[in-house]
Amino acid sequence: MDTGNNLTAVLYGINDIRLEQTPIEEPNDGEVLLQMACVGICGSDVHYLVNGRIGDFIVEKPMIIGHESSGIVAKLGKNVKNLKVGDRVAIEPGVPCRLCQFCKEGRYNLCREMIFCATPPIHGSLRRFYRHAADFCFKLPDHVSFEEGALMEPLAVGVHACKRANIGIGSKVLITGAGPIGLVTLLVAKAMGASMIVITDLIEQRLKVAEELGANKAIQLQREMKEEDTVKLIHAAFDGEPDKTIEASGAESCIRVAILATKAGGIAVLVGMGAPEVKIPLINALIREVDIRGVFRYANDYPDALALIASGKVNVKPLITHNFKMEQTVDAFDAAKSPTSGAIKVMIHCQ
Ligand code: 572
Ligand code: ZN
Repeated sequence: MDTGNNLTAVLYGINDIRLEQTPIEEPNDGEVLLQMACVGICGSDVHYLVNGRIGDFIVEKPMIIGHESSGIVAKLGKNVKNLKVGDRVAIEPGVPCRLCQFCKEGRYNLCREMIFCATPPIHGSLRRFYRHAADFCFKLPDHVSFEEGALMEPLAVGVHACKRANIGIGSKVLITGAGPIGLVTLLVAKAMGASMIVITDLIEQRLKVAEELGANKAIQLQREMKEEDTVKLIHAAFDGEPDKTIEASGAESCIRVAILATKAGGIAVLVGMGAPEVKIPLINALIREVDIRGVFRYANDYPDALALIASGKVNVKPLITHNFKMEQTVDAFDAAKSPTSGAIKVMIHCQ
């Protein structure tokens, strides 16, 4: 192990990522030092790079990027009981206060004091060595790879979204958006027993991947399509109506369709985030008792995501389209942000 080298990817501002050395941090009580293995690039990382902000979260000073990660335990802080040096782990990137009502009730994703990797001003994990709370590290079985460990993060979002939608045996599920979150949601919905899954997107190549991953039908939407026609196409694909919809695009048109297409009494879960305010057919939802539910990250979903991968019920490996070494971080982000690269998940290998 080269403990003198802590190459780190620092976002200085718009389109300005620099690789530089940073100090290796000492683990505090209850923390571990991790030798990082893999970090996946998330849409939010790309957004901070391209726009310097997401809503009110602004990159005002240099921030280390990355939050989908895995590593090896290199050093234990005091009082760490769940891990030992050499353990391979998936890292859950958000650590809540553990004390507030939300934390105590198990909905720690809603904790106001949450410290979340690579959400300004908190630094992320794209470095050779990174310190993290030991109880937010999940030991990987030998047969689960570091790449799968990093993909546990977006998979946990999919698990949380499917739980929010109450997906179960025989569910008929519409997923709008076949990006990484739409695709992990598809994998989880299938594993949770959905009998029919229809997915929509604008991009043909993404829909092809969705079909390879088990979507029963894929519908390519066109920007100029009329809303009623889109809903009709979706209902024709189901030969009926979906009882659950998971909206994973963030586009206003898709949020509207998600509500309109869902069967009366069903659930529309909104995961995708776009504009802060959107116009939705609210009365249509309320007179048909379509529940609209939000998703904010995940809580207590890593163990389930790990179980899905370890049991083989879910295979996330096909999501990885690009692999880069840490020294190639700028190229990795170029691939992740390029509309023509065909990138779904870009993975950076830290060692
Ligand atoms: O993997 C977690 C994750 N969460 C995202 C986006 C990407 N990856 N969220 C969308 C943006 N929000 S936020 O509240 N924010 C910038 C903190 O608007 C967090 C959840
Ligand atoms: Zn993310």
